[in-house]
Formats: sequence, structure tokens, C-alpha cells
Amino acid sequence: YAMSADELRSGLFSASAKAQFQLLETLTQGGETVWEVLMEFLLKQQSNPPSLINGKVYQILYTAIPTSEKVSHFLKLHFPTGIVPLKSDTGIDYIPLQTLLAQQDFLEADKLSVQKLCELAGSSAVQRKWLYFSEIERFPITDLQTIDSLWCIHSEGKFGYSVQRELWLGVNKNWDKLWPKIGWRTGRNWTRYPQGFTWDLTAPKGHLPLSNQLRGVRVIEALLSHPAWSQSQP
Ligand code: UYC
Repeated sequence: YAMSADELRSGLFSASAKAQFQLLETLTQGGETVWEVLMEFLLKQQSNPPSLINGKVYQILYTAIPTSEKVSHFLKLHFPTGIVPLKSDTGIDYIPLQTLLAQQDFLEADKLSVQKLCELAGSSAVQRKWLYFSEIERFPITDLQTIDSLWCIHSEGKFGYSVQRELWLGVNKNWDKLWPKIGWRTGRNWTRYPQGFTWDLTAPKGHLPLSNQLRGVRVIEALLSHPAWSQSQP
């Protein structure tokens, strides 16, 4: 059974978020008519803040770029830097991170995210290549929200610091309960970097981005406690 373009359009434009997602999951094959509807949908959503459904639609279209000149042109024209506004208080360019996440290259995106956090902390952290917990408190809300939003929107809501924070609060800030939940530890064994981790959307919720625990939990604790996750931006 192949869904008609009209069925897809009426579903996408009217259904609840959950039903919209299910609808997109059933799209086993693309094709110009399907992409046409998805482009129309994304364009109408352009002025709204990015949502998970827009992220999913964007990802389907992004995957169609090599096959469709039309889709390729559409995205270049209307969404040259993706669907997440790449706001920064520090002048950091988040386009490379956006590109890696659009390509679903989660390993490289994870490495780049650590580097961006070091850039937020300053030149000594960039040289050091890791963070002191005390540096994190001073991170601008805007930049953290941009990085988090990119992870979230490009992972169907699965990845991101805010996702990890919710899970952490859900286990009453008990790290020993969080680690197995997000696949960072199994029984007595820490998951090995990088090959032990799951670098695609089959990973458990909150699996990425990683924070190395070699120097203790204070860095991730500062990150997940940051005001970025409890304050909305004007
Ligand atoms: N690694 O085990 N990790 C590294 C994680 C630990 C270790 C990098 C995450 C436990 C060493 C990343 C987990 C541990 C290195 C992560 C994890 C350990 C290293 C690359 C599950 C031993 C070599 C970036 C909690 C028992 C580098 C970076 C070094 C690297 C992530 C060992 C992203 C989430 C406690 C020896 N691990 N890490 O930070 O510094 O180097 O020597 O967390």
C-alpha cells in the first residue's frame, strides 16, 4: 500500500505531532511527489520555531539531495544552514556541526561538540582539549541552546544535553542509575570509547553527546545543571 500525496498532505497538515511522526515512519519510499509535499510542509513551517517533526521532514529531504535536483535546490535556497537558528553570543560558527548532524555523522558531531564547548571556555581549554567544571557555569545560554537544539532536532528528540538532563532528574540525579540507562555502563563495565558506543539512532535515549568521566562527574553535573535548560530564550 502506497500512500497518495493527498493522504500525506492532509495527514501532515492536520494530524497531532505523534500521528505526524507515525505518518513519516510509514513513508517507505520517497519520490518526487512525496518530496514535493514535504517541501511544501517545511516552507509553511518556516516562521515557527524548529520542532521534532520539522527535523524529521528536513532529514528525509536532506537524504534525498543526491537523488533530486529539486530538493537540493530547495534546501540550498530556503534552508541553507538547516532549520535550527544558529545563534551564538560568542561569534562561533555552528554550520559545521549542523552539517555533520544533518549527515547523521554522530561520531564526528560528538567530537566537534566537545571542541565547541572548549571554544566557549576559551583558548586554554581549546589547547587542553577538555573542560574544568568551573568554566561551564560561564557558558552563554544562547550557545548551549543552539548546540543542544541541533542534537535534538537532528535525532528525533533522542540526543542532546537537555534530554540527558531530563533523564538525570528522572533518576533523582543518581549517576549510577543514569549510566546504564543511557548506555554508558553495563554492570561493572564502562562503555569503551569509541567502538563501544552506538553512533546512530538505534542508541538508547540520551546516549549522545558523550562526556568523558575520566576526571569525574563534576563537568557533566555542571553541564546538566546549567540555566540553559530551565530558561527559555526571549
Ligand atoms: N568514555 O568510558 N576515556 C574518551 C567516555 C571514562 C578513557 C573520549 C564515556 C571511564 C581514557 C570520550 C564513557 C574510563 C581515554 C570518552 C567512557 C575512561 C578516554 C575522547 C562512559 C575508564 C583516552 C575525548 C562513562 C574506566 C583519553 C577525551 C585520555 C577518552 C567518553 C577512560 C568522548 C562517555 C571512567 C583513558 N572517553 N573514561 O576526553 O584522556 O579524551 O587519556 O569515562
